[in-house]
Amino acid sequence: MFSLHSKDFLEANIADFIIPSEKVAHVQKANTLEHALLVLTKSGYSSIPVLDAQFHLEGLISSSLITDSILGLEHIEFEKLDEKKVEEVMDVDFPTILLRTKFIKALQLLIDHPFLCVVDEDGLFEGIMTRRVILKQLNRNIHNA
Ligand code: 4BW
Ligand code: 4BW
Repeated sequence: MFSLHSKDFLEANIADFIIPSEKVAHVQKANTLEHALLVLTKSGYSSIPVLDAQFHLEGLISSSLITDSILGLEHIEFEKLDEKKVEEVMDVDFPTILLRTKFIKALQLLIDHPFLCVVDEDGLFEGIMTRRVILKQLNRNIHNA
């Protein structure tokens, strides 16, 4: 992997820290909200990436976005889960990083975002960088310093 000095940690490569796309729970933008809620519930994650059929990153979907979108004035309108598509509800305003993004820049973004999506130059989804992986490595780094 990489060495244990903090300078090296800050100059680390994004590639060393990513959870690859095949291990990341995701949904497709044309899926119904019901399907997305099932994936979120069964995976246990609160927010996951939304992809298109070609694996381009399109957005993020969370249980709270879904619940909010089916809230009526009087009650929760559960029938909407089957009617609405993920693309109508997903968040599209979030930062992404490239494998060549500076590690220190990713670290700053992780202050406000629990995970960062990694894409290639064509917007194809490559994986995520999570707070957990970074904190784990930082913890190891501190103990070995
Ligand atoms: O299933 C889990 N396994 C493990 N080992 N840890 C989990 C799991 N679910 C949650 N956690 C822990 C992690 O420490 O709770 C944290 C918050 O989870 P979240 O946000 O609110 O669902 C987890 O922190 P993290 O690993 O730094 O992950 C940050 C966020 O990244 C998660 C989730 O939104 C997303 N994420 C992480 N791994 C993912 C994923 N999304 C899809 N697929 C994955 N494999
Ligand atoms: O309203 C928000 N404002 C900001 N600036 N960031 C938010 C907000 N809501 C969520 N976030 C971000 C934060 O990075 O998503 C992360 C996960 O949120 P969570 O878990 O799944 O609701 C947030 O990461 P965090 O600030 O490190 O907080 C981790 C967890 O601690 C949150 C929530 O369970 C709890 N928490 C934090 N601040 C809280 C709180 N619970 C109640 N009230 C608060 N003020």
